[in-house]
Amino acid sequence: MKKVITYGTFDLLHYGHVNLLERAKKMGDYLIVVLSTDEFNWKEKQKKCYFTYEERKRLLEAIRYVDLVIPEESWEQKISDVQEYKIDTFVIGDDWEGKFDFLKEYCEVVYLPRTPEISTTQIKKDLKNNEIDKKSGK
Ligand code: C2G
Repeated sequence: MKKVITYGTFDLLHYGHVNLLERAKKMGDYLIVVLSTDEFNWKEKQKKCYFTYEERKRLLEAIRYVDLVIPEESWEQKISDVQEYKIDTFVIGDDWEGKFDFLKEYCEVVYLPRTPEISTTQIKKDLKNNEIDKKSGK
């Protein structure tokens, strides 16, 4: 069984996230999502999430491509995660291109093109500016 792992915050889950998870799953048979905890997000990424860890976990677990969701609590846990879960492939969006090449010693490392035009930050901005219908054009 080929095991794939990916990491992220996945706040305000959107189709860019789903595109990533779909492609990641297609690289193997089992996909583990390591989900940033609220503390990790705030301390390490200065991200304040709209949904709590439990709510974000619940949403991810409802996605057909996702087999297991575990917490991301530190930048340093990736090597032990890959070893503990016997991971074959690490996948993440290319906004992280090169940042996790140290994992190549332990597994395949793949950076996938991000889905353009969509991001959690953009969603928050649009809603704040009352751009309710994204496709309404500006
Ligand atoms: N993503 C994407 N296309 C988008 C938005 C996000 O492909 N339009 C991908 C990102 O590249 C990432 C995943 O979806 O692979 C989750 O995105 P974030 O929640 O923004 O993850 P991030 O905060 O980058 O956390 O240790 C690694 C970090 O936890 C990654």
